[in-house]
Amino acid sequence: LETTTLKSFQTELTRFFLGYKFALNEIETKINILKEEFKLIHEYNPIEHVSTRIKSPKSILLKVKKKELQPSIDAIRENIRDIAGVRITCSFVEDIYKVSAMLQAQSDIEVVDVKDYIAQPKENGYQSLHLIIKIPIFMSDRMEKVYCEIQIRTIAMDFWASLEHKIYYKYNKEVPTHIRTELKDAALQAAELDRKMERLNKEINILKANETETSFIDETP
Ligand code: 0O2
Repeated sequence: LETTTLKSFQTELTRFFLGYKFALNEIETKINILKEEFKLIHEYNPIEHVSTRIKSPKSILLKVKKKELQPSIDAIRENIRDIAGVRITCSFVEDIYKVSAMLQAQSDIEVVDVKDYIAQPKENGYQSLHLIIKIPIFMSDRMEKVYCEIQIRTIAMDFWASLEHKIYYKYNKEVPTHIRTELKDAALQAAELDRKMERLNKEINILKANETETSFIDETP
C-alpha cells in the first residue's frame, strides 16, 4: 500500500477511536452532574461507582467475526454498538431505574434500545440494565452521533458479573453443568441480597423520617 493511503487510514482509525473517547467524556460529565445535583437535592447519592472502557481492536474483530460483518469502519460503526461502554454501579435496584430515567430524559441522548436483564435475567443468571444510546459529539468541522452502551447494575450484580466473566475467561472449554448451576444459584442469592438491602434501607428511611418529625415537634415552643 502507498504511504499516503496508509497515512489516511491511520488518521481515519485515530478519528474513529477518538469519537468514542469524546462520547465517554460527555457521558461521564453527565453522570457526574446527576450525581452532584441528586446529592444536593435528596441528600443521597444513588451512584456508587462509574467506569468506562473502549473495546479493544481484538474484541471488536471477534465481534465482527461473530456477527459476520464486513470488516469496514462503516460497518463496525453502525453494527457494534458497545465500542464505548459505561458501567454505573448503584446502591439499590430502584436507583438503577432512577438513574436510567434521568439519563433517558436528557434531550441530546437518543435511546436506541433498552435491555432489561433485571426484569428478565439471562439464562445463566446475569442481571443488569443495558441502555444502547446515541450521543452527538461536536468536533471542529462536524458533528457525529456515536453509539454507546450504558450498563447499570447494583454492587451485588456487578460482583457476580465480574467473577462470572473471570471464570469463563480463564476456562475456555465447556463449563461443567454443576458449575453453571451453582453460578446461577449465586446470581439468585445476589438478587436476594439486593432485595434484603433495599428493604432494610426503606425501613431505616421510615425510622429517620419519623425521628425528624418528632424532633421537629420537640423543638416547637
Ligand atoms: P465485554 O468484555 O464486557 O466487552 P451485541 O452483540 O452487543 O449486539 P449482545 O452480546 O446480546 O448483543 O449484548 P448484551 O447481551 O447486551 O451484552 C453485552 C455486554 O453485556 C457484554 O459485552 C458484557 O459486558 C455484558 N454481558 C452480557 N451477558 C453477560 C453475562 O452473561 N455475563 C457477564 N459477565 N457479562 C455479560 P461483551 O462484549 O460480551 O464483553
